[in-house]
Amino acid sequence: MAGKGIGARLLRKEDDRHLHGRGRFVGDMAPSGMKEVAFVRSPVAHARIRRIVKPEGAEDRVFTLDDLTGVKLIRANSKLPTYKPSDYPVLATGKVRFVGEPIAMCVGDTRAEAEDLAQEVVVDFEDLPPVADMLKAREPGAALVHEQWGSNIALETWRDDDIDAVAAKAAFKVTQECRMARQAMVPMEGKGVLAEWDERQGQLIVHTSTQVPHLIRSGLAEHLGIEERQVRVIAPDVGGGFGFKCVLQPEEVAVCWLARKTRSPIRYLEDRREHLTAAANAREHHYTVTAYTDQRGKILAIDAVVHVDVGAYSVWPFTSCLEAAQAGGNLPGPYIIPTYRVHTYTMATNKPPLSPYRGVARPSVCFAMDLTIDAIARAVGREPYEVRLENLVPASAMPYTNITKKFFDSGDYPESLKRAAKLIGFEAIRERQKKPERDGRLIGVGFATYTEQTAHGTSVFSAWGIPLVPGYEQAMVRLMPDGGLEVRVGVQSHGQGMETTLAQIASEVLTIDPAHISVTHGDTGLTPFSTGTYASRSIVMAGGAVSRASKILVERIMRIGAHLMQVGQADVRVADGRVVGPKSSVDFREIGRVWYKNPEELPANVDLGGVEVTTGYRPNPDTGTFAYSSHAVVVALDPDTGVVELLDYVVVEDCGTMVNPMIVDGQTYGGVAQGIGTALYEEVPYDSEGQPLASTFLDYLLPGATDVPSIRIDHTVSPSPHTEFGIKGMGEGGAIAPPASIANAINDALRPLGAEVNRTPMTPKRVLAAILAAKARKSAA
Ligand code: MCN
Ligand code: SMO
Repeated sequence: MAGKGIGARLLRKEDDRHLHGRGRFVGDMAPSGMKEVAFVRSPVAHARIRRIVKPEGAEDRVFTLDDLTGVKLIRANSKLPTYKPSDYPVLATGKVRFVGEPIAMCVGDTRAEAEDLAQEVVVDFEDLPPVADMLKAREPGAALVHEQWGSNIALETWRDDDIDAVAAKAAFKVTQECRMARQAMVPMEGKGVLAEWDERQGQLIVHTSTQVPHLIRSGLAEHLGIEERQVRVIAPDVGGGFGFKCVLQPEEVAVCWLARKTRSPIRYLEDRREHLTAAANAREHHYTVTAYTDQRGKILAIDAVVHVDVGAYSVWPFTSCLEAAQAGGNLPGPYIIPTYRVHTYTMATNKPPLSPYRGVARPSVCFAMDLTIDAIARAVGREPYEVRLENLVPASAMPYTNITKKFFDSGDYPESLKRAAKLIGFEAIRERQKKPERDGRLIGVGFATYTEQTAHGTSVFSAWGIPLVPGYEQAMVRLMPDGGLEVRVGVQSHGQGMETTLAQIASEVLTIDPAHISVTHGDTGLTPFSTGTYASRSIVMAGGAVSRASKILVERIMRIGAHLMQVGQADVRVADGRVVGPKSSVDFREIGRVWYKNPEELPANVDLGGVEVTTGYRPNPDTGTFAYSSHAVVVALDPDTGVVELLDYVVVEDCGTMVNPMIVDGQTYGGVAQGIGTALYEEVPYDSEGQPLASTFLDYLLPGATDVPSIRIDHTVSPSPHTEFGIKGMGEGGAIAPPASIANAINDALRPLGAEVNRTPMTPKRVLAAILAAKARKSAA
């Protein structure tokens, strides 16, 4: 279909229902007889449970772990040798390990009734000292989250290059410390699950707000102790996931157990308070990075220590290893690092389990590495922009295998940075900074460049030791009797727009108008197995599978078409949904009619697979394709209040061939907005007792429309040599660079005052504290 395949800025098909309020989420579903649950949650971070007392007469409406017969503890296994598994009980048993941990499940006709019941449950605790900070968690004598471990270290990884030899000849040694706060993901829709027992199928039908329906099916079957065929998981419309919805939630298991036991529909809808405090925590990394450089700031070696606070338990199936594995492996970023030493400590604390969140560890590593680049620039007395250029992998070195064996498949990183500098008007800003601003504010400009490994496949995930490793991604394409097309995929679009972009890929090959292509996803009963949508893998993997399946289908269609026109197959092609021969053409509608309704007209040697194809795809190599971007930002900072305003934001983005450039831009806007949240606003702070201090949107700040400048996006296009059509993933990228670029801009603005910030969120209070500390240092000197 000319103009509607790959590269078209097609309006998103799914937006029609969403913009008209006709989406269908778990919260919109209420089958008759449905009951709702509320959870009794721990008010303390660390305690032994002495006794749980159910309200009198409500014993059959309140459930503790002892009642959940057959339910297994959630154990996310890893093959990594130093990994310590944590048994994550669906409802707390013996001990509670974080504020918000579910202890008992209460059921009522309405959520309000269930909540009232939950209020009446009495839990008798014996307080234990909590571990609330990941660095203190390593100190001798710290309380233990899991006594049997003997320490709070859940995983330790290291790589030990010989730094000393390099250090001896380095001109500069620069140490940068930084910390990224614990955050919540805050999709518009929180977690929701509705489970019903289907007597006819003997099946649990689970509508759940998830990114990974097939994984959740496996998880539910495993933890409920039933067969996988007895579970059908359907993800209806999902209002954002951002990583939170790619792990099995204990509430999901509990609700399914109850639905199976009572044979009535049971629903759980997470509220905001639960979301912020009990489940959806993310980020929280601490870095100490020491760089050794030559006179010009070229990096000779990096020596880093990384701490990740993963909270009390390891999430299933991605485990608590993912953050540290990504942090250690991705810290070098787009830069050439000849010698690299890194030690990562994954720390258990009395806080909610850490889930993957858009970018996983990469916003933190970009923060650490790009702050280090700027620190190097200050030390050697050069422009950060130039030091960045000095260290980026040049285009002439592509493809490039970096020190941690990341295989950068294509791209021109320096060109990306140069474009960002040009677009932001770098020279002009340096000129502007020479004169004081009329309003007394300080102007700063900052950059960050990152690589985003996307669609990393079997070899990468299996090296990270997780129990469920992605393999071949499959897709089904089916020509309908009327010439339309059905596409079925196991990935799960929850805001990314894949109902549109996967249709565009099928259209590119088959020439059917996307208006006549429907994409079915997120239903284990209807779609091929898939590990789902995460790691910006879907368009490369599922898109690749749709492309391969469509290519097989188009051959079969052409064969039937050629037969109908009585010409050779070599003499036909497809265009606009027709098989076109030398003198005539046949509509795909005719092909559909003949296959389904008039098989007597088919050629004798027709492929009995018919006009329906399921096939698999995996790029080779499957180590992931590397998208990359440079971000540049201008800030104005009020030195009296510490308030930072973003004046301008530029993104130069490269995800290879774009399927739908408008959607790529949309993904970038959304990602950058979230990155701005990480940089300036968002934090779930914990006090020393492990109490969350932000439990509503009054104290958990999100960027609003007026806090996000109108982001200017530019693209370079470096197709991947290893994927269908040269497509790279990009769904996480926007969120990776803003903390680093904004911190660098703030520090650029603060330079005349001798102040620096190095932890997120960079709130007015923190910026002001940095200014006051610098003033105190000056007056002391
Ligand atoms: N795309 C494209 N051309 C490319 C690359 C991507 O047109 N070269 C389009 C794709 O067709 C798709 C979208 O951009 O419509 C994102 O594609 P991809 O990079 O493959 O990412 P996934 O579809 O696998 O989505 C996962 C990714 C992740 S890991 C997080 S986290 C995240 C993100 O997507 N969560 C999101 N973006 C999100 N967007 C929304 N609205 N909601 C979320 O929860
Ligand atoms: S955090 Mo995205 O779901 O990989």
